[in-house]
Amino acid sequence: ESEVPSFIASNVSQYSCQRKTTLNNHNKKFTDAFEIMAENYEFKENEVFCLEFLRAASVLKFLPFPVTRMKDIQGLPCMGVQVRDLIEEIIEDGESSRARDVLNDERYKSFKQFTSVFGVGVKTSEKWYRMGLRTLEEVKALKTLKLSKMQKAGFLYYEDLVSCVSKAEADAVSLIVKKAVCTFRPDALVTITGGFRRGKKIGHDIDFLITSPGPREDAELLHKGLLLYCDIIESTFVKEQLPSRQVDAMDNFQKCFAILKLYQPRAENNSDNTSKNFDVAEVKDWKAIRVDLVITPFEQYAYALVGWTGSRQFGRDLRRYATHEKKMILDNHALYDRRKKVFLKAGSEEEIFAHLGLDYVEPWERNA
Ligand code: TTP
Ligand code: MN
Ligand code: MN
Ligand code: MN
Repeated sequence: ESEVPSFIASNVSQYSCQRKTTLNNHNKKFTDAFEIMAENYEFKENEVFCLEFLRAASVLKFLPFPVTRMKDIQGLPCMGVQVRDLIEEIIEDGESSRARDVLNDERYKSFKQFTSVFGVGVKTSEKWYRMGLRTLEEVKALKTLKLSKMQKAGFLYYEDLVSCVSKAEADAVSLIVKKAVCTFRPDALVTITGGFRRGKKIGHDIDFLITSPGPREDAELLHKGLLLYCDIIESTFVKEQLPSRQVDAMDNFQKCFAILKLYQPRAENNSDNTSKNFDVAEVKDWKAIRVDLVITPFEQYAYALVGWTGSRQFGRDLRRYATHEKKMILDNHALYDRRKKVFLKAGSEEEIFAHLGLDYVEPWERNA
């Protein structure tokens, strides 16, 4: 007599790589609260509690129905005590007092502001908070504060960067990047990854994976003229190195966390000809956009694609699944079978899932 007869809670895997999670979230009320709690724990560098809430959010994003009673979550994985308490609160009161307390918390509010600046992470936020700084205005006013090149760019283009990137902007940037890359390497393959590949309509940046067949690795791929800011990190990948076992896969690809200048003619303001001869020259006809460019050797392309498509939680669970269920080690470069002591080659994402004994999950079903 359950609402969704085909749904059996105890069959739900604890790993999001064994679930199909689209953007159609029936439990946003709950998952938003979980993500606030997780972020607060991230700011406190409490990884265990942070992951507990992120895993729970990911399970509820997958549920094909909205949770309305505690009975609805019976038998589901990743529903710890903290999580259940929050769900109970939201069912009873429509919102969580705990999540509300976090939103009103001084430390959380400061960290939220600080980390909204490109180049500012938890470590820098901690430092600023300990110095007694609470708002971005206070940070900007403190002229003696040493900022990195990245953080300076973050403040300079702040307004543009906090406003989200649309799908249309992503498509426009994609054309520009493809054109620029192909002047250097006509045979290059340029793929949008990240949230846009998962079907999201907005994002905080645009992620690109760039590869080309053949042996050369090319530093000149990243065309200067179009970038407002570019922090190029040289490849540090060592051949034969075992995949990393960290929870969050960082990788050793050559990459560039960039800010791109996207020219966009102002929407027809010109019809109002009173402004025509005045500050036309002052009108900003471009938008700063965060772009991640990742260059990968051709034979690692499939692994890089899985890693950079995300979601972050999906990637974490893939690696956790590989480690705990398959005695394999997965990262953005490779998959290593510890029993057979071999690296498993893959030319496509499908092959990687097959190596892991997993059913293939499409990019738009990886919104865990
Ligand atoms: P993000 O761009 O941070 O996230 P997103 O595209 O899913 O969402 P948003 O709209 O906020 O941009 O990261 C994309 C994926 O790239 C994510 O799954 C994690 C992965 N990634 C790495 O594998 N290595 C890295 O060094 C970084 C920065 C990200
Ligand atoms: Mn649905
Ligand atoms: Mn992204
Ligand atoms: Mn990114």
